[in-house]
Amino acid sequence: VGRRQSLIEDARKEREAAAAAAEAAEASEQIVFEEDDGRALLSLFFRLRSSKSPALSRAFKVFETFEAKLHHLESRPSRNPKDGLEGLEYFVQCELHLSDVSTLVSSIKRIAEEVRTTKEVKFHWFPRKIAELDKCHHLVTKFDPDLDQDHPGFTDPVYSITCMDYTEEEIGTWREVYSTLRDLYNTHACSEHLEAFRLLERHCGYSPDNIPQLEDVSRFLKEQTGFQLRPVAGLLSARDFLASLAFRVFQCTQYIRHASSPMHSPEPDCVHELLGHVPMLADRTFAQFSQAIGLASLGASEEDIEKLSTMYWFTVEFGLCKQGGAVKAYGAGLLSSYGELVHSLSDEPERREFDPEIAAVQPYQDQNYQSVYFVSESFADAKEKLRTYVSGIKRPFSVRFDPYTCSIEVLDNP
Ligand code: HBI
Ligand code: NLE
Ligand code: FE
Repeated sequence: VGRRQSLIEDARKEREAAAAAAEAAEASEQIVFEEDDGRALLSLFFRLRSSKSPALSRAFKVFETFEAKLHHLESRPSRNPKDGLEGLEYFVQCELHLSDVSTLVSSIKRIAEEVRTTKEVKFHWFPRKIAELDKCHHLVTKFDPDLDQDHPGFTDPVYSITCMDYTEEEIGTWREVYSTLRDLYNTHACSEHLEAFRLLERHCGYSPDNIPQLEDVSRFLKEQTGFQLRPVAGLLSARDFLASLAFRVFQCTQYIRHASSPMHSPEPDCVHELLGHVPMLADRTFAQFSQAIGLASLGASEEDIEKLSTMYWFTVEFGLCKQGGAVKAYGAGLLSSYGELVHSLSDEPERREFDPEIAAVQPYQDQNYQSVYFVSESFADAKEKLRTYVSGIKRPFSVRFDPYTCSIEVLDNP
């Protein structure tokens, strides 16, 4: 009896916890998903008035209608029927489309009483084709009020690359950053960056007096590594941003930092994209490394997205690497910021050997220089370490990029 009593007590606690979680979920902001939005695991508690009424078969009809896969079903006599009528309590766990969850729950509410639910996202929607990247456009920052709100990126629903007309002042900012950084690259940038930079100056209009157009740069990259550029209005959610990398698509801002702070910008701008990211994306191994992070992010849990984006931060944005006995910069956030490029290779910050497990959980801040940097042996080594790390990420499926169709193949894990 003692054991039974404690089981009942456990069930009650569990039920209360589920109810509290359901209330909290309702109170928090609702996420709006697209139609094909992944799968959810739903736990439901409800009470039906009588075991004899057709209520149970109606309830089952609901699960059938939404093609919910029943994982678990339990029933017991109702412990505390408010109205004195006898009934049965049910506990159901099922799997269904995320987008069907709320309709299923409201259907059950019409039949049953005391409906309590908890939902767990089993996997998140992710793009399978390049065209579906149009759905990956969730900006996470407020727009800068100083920026022109008619800026093409803000209002354009079509993500075609617009040719930008930069003002004299903007070209002045570019000139200043470009000339200063270019000199520093010789001593501070990795050889892959230097080599690609020379090509970009020769073939792609890179010069102190010209801000290159995204379309020309995209064409160049496509020939080098298959990477292409897409314009974006600002900072994207990590999930959306990383997903595009899986397709060898890099999302680029087109506006330029304010003339008052040419040497550092906390947010990406075209200086950062064009001087920092683009030369690196022209390197074969680095391109593979970037795509691998993107592939690992598809449908990943919130927790894994957070880890992957932190690792992205300490490699693609702020990574250092060993070269010919010296340490050089390959992170785009360093290569586009005169101040931080000098800082990163000075005596001030701490430098640690790159280990994805550690880099993925290292705290960072994005408003000022980093205090810790991770140093890779080489891109090949970083890629290998990433592969080991990524293989430890749990997903109920695996993905493969098909280069012929530029789409993602999803393979169910047995
Ligand atoms: N969005 N447009 C844009 N550019 C980035 O470089 C960028 C982003 N969103 C998130 C992000 N970078 C990283 O900090 C990681 O979270 C992936
Ligand atoms: N701090 C960088 C720069 O000034 O160019 C941009 C970093 C974007 C993550
Ligand atoms: Fe960046």
